[in-house]
Amino acid sequence: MALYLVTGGAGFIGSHLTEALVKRGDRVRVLDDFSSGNMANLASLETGEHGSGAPVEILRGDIVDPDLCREAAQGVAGVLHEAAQVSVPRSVEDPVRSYAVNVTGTLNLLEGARAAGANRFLMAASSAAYGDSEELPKHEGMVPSPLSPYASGKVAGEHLLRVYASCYGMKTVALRYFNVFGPRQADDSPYTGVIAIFVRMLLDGRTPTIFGDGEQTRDFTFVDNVVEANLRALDVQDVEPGCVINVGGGERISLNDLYRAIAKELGGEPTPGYGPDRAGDVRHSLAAVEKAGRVLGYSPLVTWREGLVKTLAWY
Ligand code: UD2
Repeated sequence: MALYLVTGGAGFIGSHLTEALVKRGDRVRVLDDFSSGNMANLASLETGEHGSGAPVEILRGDIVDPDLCREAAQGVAGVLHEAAQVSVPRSVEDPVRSYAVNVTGTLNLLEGARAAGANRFLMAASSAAYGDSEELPKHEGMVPSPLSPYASGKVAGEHLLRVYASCYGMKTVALRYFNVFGPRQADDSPYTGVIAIFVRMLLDGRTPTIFGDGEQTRDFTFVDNVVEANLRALDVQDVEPGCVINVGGGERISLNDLYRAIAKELGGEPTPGYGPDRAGDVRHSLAAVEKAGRVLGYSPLVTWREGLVKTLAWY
């Protein structure tokens, strides 16, 4: 049994990780500023304030605060860093805040982990690192080509992990998530993932908008696959310094097909609206998952279609 720090642990992905760690017998300290996280996401778990000794301790605050990050990392065996400003368009609107959270916040946590002697550091990196490169599937050997402040901040975070591995011997793994979706993804913000947006709008009888022609593609990855990859990355012995690994479903779907699938599952075929292309968007995205298989023994557990059914069942 070990204590892990999960940043963003009250959020969508972080709460699933917290739940999985508790389920396997570990304890978790959650650091969250509750800007998008929610205690309801941790409702199935026994929680208490920081220092209470509960299986899940809650520490409230912003990772931009270095002292808080230091406090958060004390006594932990490892860090699963999920807290982020996750929206591509929001980063285009406010790059300074995006870098503050995603870059300075990551640095603060690495420093906290270093001071605490925590040797394992996992970070939610992003497939956005690949930008619009023509080559598919996108593999870890490709040179990053970020198109948005969000993407470049995530790549900067990966470099910080690499440096903490090479300078301080920390075992770091940057997991490049590909379009994660599933239960508990916020659906009340225009900045959330497209599946959550489409489902909420269709349930409310509103007409979703597809940005562009809808022929852009994404590798929509069900959250259980992300949990699986993280648990494996936490325990794997041999990681190269600065290890970067894709976490995807290995299948790509166009927005038009995604829309049709959701509408059909919900029992109708309402026509979507179409709007202009969105700034900072990449055209196609598909994960090569061979490295995840080789290094972590990972393969996707749940397809996007199965994941969609599970997600809709949650509503
Ligand atoms: C997602 C993640 C981001 C990053 C990236 C990696 C979210 C919120 N963002 O960005 O963190 O990891 O994946 O590739 O999870 N769209 C519409 N209509 C809408 C909303 C979106 O057509 O109402 C389109 C959008 O233009 C894009 C696609 O859906 O082509 C996916 O958009 P997204 O915001 O869900 O995800 P993305 O790929 O920008």
